[in-house]
Amino acid sequence: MKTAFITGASSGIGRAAAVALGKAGFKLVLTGRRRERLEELARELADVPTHLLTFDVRDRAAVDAAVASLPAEFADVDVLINNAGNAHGLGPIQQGDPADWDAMLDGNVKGLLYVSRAILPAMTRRNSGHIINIGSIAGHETYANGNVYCASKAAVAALTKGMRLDLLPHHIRVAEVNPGAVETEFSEVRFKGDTQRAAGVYQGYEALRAEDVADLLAFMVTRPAHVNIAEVLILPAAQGAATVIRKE
Ligand code: NDP
Ligand code: 8X3
Repeated sequence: MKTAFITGASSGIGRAAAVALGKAGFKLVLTGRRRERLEELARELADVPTHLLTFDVRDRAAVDAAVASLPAEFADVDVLINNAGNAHGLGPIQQGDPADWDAMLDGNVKGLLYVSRAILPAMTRRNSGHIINIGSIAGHETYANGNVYCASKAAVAALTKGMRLDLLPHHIRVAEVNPGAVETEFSEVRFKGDTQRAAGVYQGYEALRAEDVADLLAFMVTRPAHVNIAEVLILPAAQGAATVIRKE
């Protein structure tokens, strides 16, 4: 049974990915800060072997300690899904809150690096592995007021390409999935708990569900070893570009 390590499994895309990969026959390491959410998910996945790790991806020492604590049966990670991340705020750069910038750059970029660096020895030693970084349409298309979030996801795009090159000799596949609008807790976090404003982001059209992205992830990680689906843009049918959405 292969092992998948999913960051940000307490909500949204990461949670749905856990369900999909569990169905696809993986045992799962599920991570996030909200322990009770992870426990609830593990109960739901009753037939799937799971191991829970609670840490903040921005805390390098906590990341290293959590990965080092993995029991032997979960330590040889075959698939890493670097999903944890969020947007914090949406506004012009001149009014930006540096605390929001730190949260996005430290979480979306450095957190992905810390987790990858901690997991990679188990992959390079075995010359085997598959890493999928969750980027965004925002990493490929900068929109007004998106500034630092877009920059953080542009960094994910650059890092994915760099990781793919550096890990090539080790037979490690590296890929990037770039969703458009997915209805999750993403906008609630971006708008700091303003649920009405968050709901407005998904009104008037059918946004992607987290399960749509999870289906794609399950497909990608079940391809034969010689296939790397390296980069995918997945959009709601009603979305033409980052801020162009056909609303009824
Ligand atoms: P959610 O807010 O629903 O989920 C975010 C997940 O990331 C949660 O499980 C959260 O767990 C975890 N997370 C966030 N910050 C940290 C941190 N500092 N340390 C540890 N875990 C953290 O949003 P989504 O599911 O939508 O987001 C998942 C990924 O998809 C993100 O990288 C996001 O940027 C990306 N994305 C989302 C899109 C969308 O429209 N929804 C579109 C394109 C990309 P916890 O709070 O428990 O720590
Ligand atoms: C999330 C999608 O368009 O809000 O990455 O940036 S968007």
